[in-house]
Amino acid sequence: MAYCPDPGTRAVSSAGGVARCRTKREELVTQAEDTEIGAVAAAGSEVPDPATIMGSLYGDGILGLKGAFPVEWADMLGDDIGILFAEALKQPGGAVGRGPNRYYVEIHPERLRGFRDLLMHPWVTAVCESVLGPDHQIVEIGFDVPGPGAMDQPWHRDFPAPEETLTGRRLTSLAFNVTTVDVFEDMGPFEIAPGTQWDDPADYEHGMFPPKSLYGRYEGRAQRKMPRRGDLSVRSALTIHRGTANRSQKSRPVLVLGVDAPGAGNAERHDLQFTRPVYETLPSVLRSHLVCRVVDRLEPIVQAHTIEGLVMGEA
Ligand SMILES: O=C(O)CCC(=O)C(=O)O
Repeated sequence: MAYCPDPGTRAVSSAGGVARCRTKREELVTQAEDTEIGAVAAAGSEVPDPATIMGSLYGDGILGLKGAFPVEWADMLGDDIGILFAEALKQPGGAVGRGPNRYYVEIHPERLRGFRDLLMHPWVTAVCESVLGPDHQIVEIGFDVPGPGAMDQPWHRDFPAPEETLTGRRLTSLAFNVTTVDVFEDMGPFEIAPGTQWDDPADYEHGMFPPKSLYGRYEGRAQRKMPRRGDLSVRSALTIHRGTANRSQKSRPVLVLGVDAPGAGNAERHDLQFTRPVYETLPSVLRSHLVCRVVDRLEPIVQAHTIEGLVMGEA
């Protein structure tokens, strides 16, 4: 066994049989790059039964899994998002404003080294199958970046509730979130008002923004979420929520994965793409859930996910 002088590293044999010293993080990164499904085993993969999943999503409208991924995996995700965010800021229309120093960027999944780990995480699959059925569709991957100085957002839904929910009382889409940083109170945590996915939007602006007269209802129920790296959560994008003011000097980037029931129609607002060589290596079970284009070269995404009511950031 080779000797590694740095206590944070250990010897790993490379393809040529030569031992190299790697940190745990470097090992994970290499594994994720080298394997088809992604070698990062889900740290927390206890899968709740459908009744628990349905109870949470139809009840509170949000459910979490602590330690779904190793911290190193979350750091790898944070590194990738950092690169993509810098690229998006340079590209006209690459990052959509969601209020002062708050952005949303839709991305190409394959630019994230850990995308297979997320899309094939057993908890993600179980939640999607329970709530959205066996033919659920992965339609969107992106990230939100509330930076220092981001303000309280207005309470909102990410899109108007569809008829299936309003009168059919059925959820037809889910948003998964993965934080890339440990979140503390001063970092503008995500806030959600449990149970409000069923609220009547008759008085909402654009079907998404409740009037200020209803804010007391949301503030009374509000839960602030302070996930740690590796945690995973899922919510209905219709559960009333907001990002809060970031008073720290740190950004709080968070990954968003959008999944639909068949017919929900959110894919029209997005443009999931894979290059052919990557698509061809994906397991067929994953491919069957992707609503995507297979392209020779990744094309810039024309962001169609602007939420006008959030742009000013005035709560
Ligand atoms: O701050 C967050 O985590 C979410 C922000 C959000 O809901 C949005 O920009 O639509």
